[in-house]
Amino acid sequence: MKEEILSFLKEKYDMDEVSKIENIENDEFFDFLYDIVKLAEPSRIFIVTETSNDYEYVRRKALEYGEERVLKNANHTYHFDNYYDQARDKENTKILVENGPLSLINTMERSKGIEEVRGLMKGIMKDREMFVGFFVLGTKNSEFTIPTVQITDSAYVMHSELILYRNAYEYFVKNQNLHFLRFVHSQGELDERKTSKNLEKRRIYFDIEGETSYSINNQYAGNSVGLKKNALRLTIAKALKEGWLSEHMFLMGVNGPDGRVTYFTGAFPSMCGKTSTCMIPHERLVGDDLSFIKVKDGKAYAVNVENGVFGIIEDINEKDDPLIWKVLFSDNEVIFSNILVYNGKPYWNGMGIPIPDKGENHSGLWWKGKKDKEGKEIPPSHKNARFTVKLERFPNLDRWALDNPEGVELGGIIYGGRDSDTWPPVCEAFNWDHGVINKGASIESETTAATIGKEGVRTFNPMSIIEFLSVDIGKYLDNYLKFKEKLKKEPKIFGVNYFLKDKNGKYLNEKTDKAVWLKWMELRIHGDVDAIKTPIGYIPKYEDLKDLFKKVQKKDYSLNDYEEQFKIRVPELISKCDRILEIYRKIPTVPEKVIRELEEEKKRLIDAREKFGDYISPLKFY
Ligand code: SPV
Ligand code: MN
Repeated sequence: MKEEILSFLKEKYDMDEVSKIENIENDEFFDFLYDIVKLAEPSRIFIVTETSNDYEYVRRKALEYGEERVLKNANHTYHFDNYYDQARDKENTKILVENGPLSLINTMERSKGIEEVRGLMKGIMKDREMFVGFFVLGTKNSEFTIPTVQITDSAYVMHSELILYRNAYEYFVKNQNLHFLRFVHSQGELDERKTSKNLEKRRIYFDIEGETSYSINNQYAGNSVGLKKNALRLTIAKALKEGWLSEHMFLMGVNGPDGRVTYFTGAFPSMCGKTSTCMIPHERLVGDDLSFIKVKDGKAYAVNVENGVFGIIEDINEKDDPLIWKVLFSDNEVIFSNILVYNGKPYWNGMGIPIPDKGENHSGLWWKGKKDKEGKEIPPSHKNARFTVKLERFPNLDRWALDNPEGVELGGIIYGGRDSDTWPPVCEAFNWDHGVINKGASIESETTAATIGKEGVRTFNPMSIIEFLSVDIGKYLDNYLKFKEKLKKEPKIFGVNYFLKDKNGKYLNEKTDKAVWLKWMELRIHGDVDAIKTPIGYIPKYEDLKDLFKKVQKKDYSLNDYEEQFKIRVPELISKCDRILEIYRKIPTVPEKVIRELEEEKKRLIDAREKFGDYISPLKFY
């Protein structure tokens, strides 16, 4: 087969390019490539190897094709997505299934979905260049390695992947017949601004069975960059089959006393403090978005799936985010997307310096007060504007942890939401099951700008993974609960909430307080501080926080603040249990255990209310 496909390709395309795959022995790869070439009919093919020449070629093409443009700093480029293609597209993202729909997930019958999307893909790359890239998810040469192949006609998408992922061309050459995940993307026809034009034909479909994602007529990286959220759908299904965890989680090290480092993963819905937590300058960044977790010798180990950051740029300013600021304003290679450009410089909302009142942004030429078709005023940059940069640029990167094929031993898992009136700032679960169910599986968050739709609505987002879930949620939770059986030492599980407000709607915490909660969690994992048992888990003692606030923040932490922040808000917590129970009770595959844990928590809250009333000071539990 290989020989026939090679000769077909050589006849139609550049011999030099085709010869780059001659030394790959992989029938699956050749079948896949041939299939997509025949379907999409690109006029040129470029194979991305690991040479710097190829890297430069892709970057140059992104500029030549107008998908990116250069800023004053020649290492900085910017890209615009269509005004209506600024976030993940829930409606047109579908999991293709063979055995009926799945609760809470947008699904479609598999053969119908494949037929529809492939129908739309016929000849979609005519007159265009097709880029073929080889990558791995996770570290190379390890138990975590997952080989992948990305095919796209967008140089911007391939450029982003070269920044964000581990190039694995040589790995494919060295290892015969690697089984791999497949990602196909086409931006479709472009308008005069080089943004995807046929948004009504935007489709992001996942053939879980065939381990293939099809993404067409879009450019926003959350839809287009295969290895990011598209891979997540495929790896969640793979992890379920194989009994490990593929999660929407950062990975970071927290520095404890005497040089001790404790690693945490953390799941937060977008814009809930995930990035700012893992990038706290005095701690150790490993990854900001995706983690694989597996068990070895009874302990949990984690790796960062990625090698770069596709981060939200809004509100990044020199004072609050000195490290990111430096990364963005030095000579590092950066792709800015959907920011405001004026005079060759990038600007965004909340950057802490005056922003010009005109320029170019995701809406085209922009001026202050400009309105869109719906009559909505267009801000200088989109709320979901982003930067794409390699992790190695961050001075607080834990390089050893990022590159370690074994992964790092996981001390704790953090689940966070955006709750104005329910969870305290930090709370430790009683044990694995309690944490998985009453923290992770109970995350609620107000919606944000990362998904198209209304903002500020409280939504249920278990493990912050709801939008990426590709398997039955009951089975997904069961896999989590069973994961414990392989563990001799369980990571501790915590729930955090940075968005608690008082009666007047004022935030009860400073943005920087999270640094203290992290240190407390680190100490808890090693049993270095006591905690107070409440109906929802263990919370910190005032003395310990006072101490930590002094050490970490040089701040006096008042007893009053403590009582207000860690007050157990019984009515809100009971309503939350009811909301979550209502959802899970309706799904027959949800394990019994889930319902039981939630009911038990509710019972503990009712008992506490009888004893102490609706709003209980933490001091009552001392
Ligand atoms: C998120 O919104 O969780 C992101 C960005 O990490 S996206 O690629 O859109 O998923
Ligand atoms: Mn994410």
